[in-house]
Amino acid sequence: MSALDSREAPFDLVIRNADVATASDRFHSDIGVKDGVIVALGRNLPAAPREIDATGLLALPGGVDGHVHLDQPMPDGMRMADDFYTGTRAAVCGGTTTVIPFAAQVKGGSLRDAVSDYHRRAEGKAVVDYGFHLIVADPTPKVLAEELPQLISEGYTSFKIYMTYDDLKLSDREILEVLSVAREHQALVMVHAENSDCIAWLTDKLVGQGRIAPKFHGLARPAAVEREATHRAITFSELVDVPILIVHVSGKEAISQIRWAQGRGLPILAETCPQYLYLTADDLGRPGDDGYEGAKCVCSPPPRDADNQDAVWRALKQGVFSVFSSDHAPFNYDDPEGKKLGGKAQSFDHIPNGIPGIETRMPLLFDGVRRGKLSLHQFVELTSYRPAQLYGLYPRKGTIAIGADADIVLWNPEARVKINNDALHHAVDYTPYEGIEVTGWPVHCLSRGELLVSHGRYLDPEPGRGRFLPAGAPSLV
Ligand code: DUC
Ligand code: ZN
Ligand code: ZN
Repeated sequence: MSALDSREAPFDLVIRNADVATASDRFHSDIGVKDGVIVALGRNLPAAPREIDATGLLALPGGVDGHVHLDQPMPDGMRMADDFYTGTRAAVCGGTTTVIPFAAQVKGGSLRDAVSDYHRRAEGKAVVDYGFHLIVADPTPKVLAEELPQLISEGYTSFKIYMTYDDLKLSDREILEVLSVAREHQALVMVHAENSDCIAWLTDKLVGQGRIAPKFHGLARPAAVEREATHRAITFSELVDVPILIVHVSGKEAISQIRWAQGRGLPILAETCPQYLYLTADDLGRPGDDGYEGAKCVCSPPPRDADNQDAVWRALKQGVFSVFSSDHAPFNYDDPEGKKLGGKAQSFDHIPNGIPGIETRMPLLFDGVRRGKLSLHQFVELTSYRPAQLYGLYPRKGTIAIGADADIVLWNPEARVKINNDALHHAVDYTPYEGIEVTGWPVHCLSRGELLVSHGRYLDPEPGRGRFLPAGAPSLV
């Protein structure tokens, strides 16, 4: 801290000696911050009232996690463990300074009401900035003609649709209608691609045979059902002539369809997640003390096998994927509102789907940089720059540049960390990544110039300091 007072200093904060890495550039620089915005990059910047020495650390744009579920309303009896406070606390401790969860329409309900309700859930709680995607579960004529276009114009420019889950799935015809609105109003549709009828048929057969343990979740949702739905979604995108983003791609079957589409010049974007790099179907069979621990890894699409993990790493390196998100969907394990719904082990088809991962997303991918699986620039592109672009937040988020928000992570590329749930900051009673060792972890994290994590310690900022970010049009270039 210098004796300068902030009224006379050109900066409120200077980060010294940073090794800055963006999606495209790498340079040594000081970073000058004023009123929460980066205002100068250069050597030997003048002194500021607050200074941080970044010697030996990478300075990265704060992560943008474009696929998280926080305090999302659930069917009766189920509850997400993280709300906007605990979820964003965990996010920033893992280097993520912007999150985009989902305002979910219920069938028979209004999309506008879902958005208003979701703002109430976020209010006074978020500690980092956030946008909203929409989930369109009931595309009535009113939703298509009025609500969606209005909401897009107000800054909700991306929405997710489902090809499975009874309470969320759309028919093929409905998907075409939603895509047409996206085309007309320049929004981006995110698609959960799994074939619902195939899953229902396989599930009924397995349950009928008494095969109900968590490991059968994987057999009920094989790669072929994801491949088929991915191909169908690509076909719809082609028919309507609109880009789509296939979310949580789990392995080589779906990747083959995406490569095929991209090779034909179709605007097919894709996302993958840490669970497809670090978990396999074997994890669904983990017995644990109670024979049910595999439930901790139940998510959809399910994790596959080592060969598929390799295929996902390869596709990341080759640019098949645009974004790397957590799909953080936090349910406690030992909880009657979580994985042990109603207080007991459940048949696989009744286990709440989803796993936590908002804090571990960036470290798990960064470990791949160290192992030569992708470059540092690709890491920034996948975790920050591209999600900011696609979800209409760039250049305010997603880069270190003059005029961008001072959302900066100072990252120790050498820190060796064994992942341990006790050290994480979500409100979930487990992590599926327990015991995995990674190299690279955030040391200091700033959101709009405010230090929220210092020397790895969460500084307990004011809940509600995080701001809602209305999104601009998706930038697909
Ligand atoms: N699958 C989803 O589609 N959403 C949340 C979690 C999951 O496993
Ligand atoms: Zn999904
Ligand atoms: Zn999800």
